[in-house]
Amino acid sequence: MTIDSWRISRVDRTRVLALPDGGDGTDGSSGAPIALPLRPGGLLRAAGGVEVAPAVGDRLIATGGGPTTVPTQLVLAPRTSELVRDSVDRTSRPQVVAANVDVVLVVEPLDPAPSVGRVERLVTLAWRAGARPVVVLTKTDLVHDVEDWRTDVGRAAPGVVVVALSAATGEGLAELLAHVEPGSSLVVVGRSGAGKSTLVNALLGNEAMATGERRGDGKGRHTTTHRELLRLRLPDGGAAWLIDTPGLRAVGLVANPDAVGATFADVEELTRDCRFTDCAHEREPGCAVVAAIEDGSLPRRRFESYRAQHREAAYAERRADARLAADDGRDWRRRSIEKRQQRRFAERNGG
Ligand SMILES: Nc1nc2c(ncn2[C@@H]2O[C@H](COP(=O)(O)OP(=O)(O)OP(=O)(O)O)[C@@H](O)[C@H]2O)c(=O)[nH]1
Ligand SMILES: [Mg+2]
Ligand SMILES: [Zn+2]
Repeated sequence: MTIDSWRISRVDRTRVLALPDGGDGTDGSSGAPIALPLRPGGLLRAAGGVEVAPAVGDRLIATGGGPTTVPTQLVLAPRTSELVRDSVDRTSRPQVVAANVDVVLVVEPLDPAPSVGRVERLVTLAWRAGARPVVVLTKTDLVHDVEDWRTDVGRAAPGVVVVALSAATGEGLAELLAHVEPGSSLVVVGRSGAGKSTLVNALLGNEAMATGERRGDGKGRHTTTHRELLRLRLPDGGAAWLIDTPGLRAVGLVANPDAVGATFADVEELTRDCRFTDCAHEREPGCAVVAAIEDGSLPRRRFESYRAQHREAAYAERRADARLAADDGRDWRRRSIEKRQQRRFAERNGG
């Protein structure tokens, strides 16, 4: 079997590593991992002749060869989805955490107690990526109120599957695996110490990723420092791809109104019942949101989250627009410098 597709499993400063992809996540038996040096600026050639900063999960395809000839080069395939987070310094562009993922596993520990707000933010991140979120509550072996939390978190993520499990006892692992399609790609996200790498190892059945020690306060210590894609063999045959990531610190949300709307489908539904279409949900008569908060069916906390996420989405869009404008400016400056140089060159050469 000849391999003509690879998935990038790691991105280092000077090169990427990639695993052969047989299509359904399997590699047949002949495929060996490859290493590919990065071009200046940390870029790789992509389909269409452009250069792109590669991300874990990116697909490399062989081009240039005919059916009988050896391919001449590997290029990055266009991405089907992109999980992005805001840059830490809030000045540079959003970072691509993982490319071509179908499912985002939002990992949140039950001990210490889950943060419903964080789950809401990560679920928006997943929708924004063009992927399907699945919430995974970890460490069921440490608490007694698992079902209560499952209900609470489920209300905060309407339409999203919520699985509770323990990587320590194996409880719930099969339930999660039942949601994994052969050939699909999954990425785990969540705070440091949530149990992402422990979960990845439990699913894989080996210690592929180093895991952190438990501290008294349950806080993470940023054990995982790089993103890595691993091959997950499924119990019923076939395989999937699983990406482990470092714990996300509280960073700005890269959201858009559609993604926020998906996370808060219940709230958006309510807003459609307000008497006025431009209702600000404050003191307007006939406001369905205020009524739902008052009768207890919509937690005030959730409404505040909804508002905060919409504000952040608007801010993120304004920033993206500003960045586009700045890029245009740079292009324009570059073009005028080039023109000046061409003119000088022409003058010197008697043109
Ligand atoms: N009791 C119990 N402990 C767990 C479970 N899952 C993870 N832990 C512990 O939680 C701690 C953190 O686990 P990690 O898997 O390293 O967490 P992480 O999310 O990968 O953290 P970062 O790599 O820092 O982002 C470790 O001490 C694990 O042993 C579980 O199901 N039950
Ligand atoms: Mg980890
Ligand atoms: Zn209203």
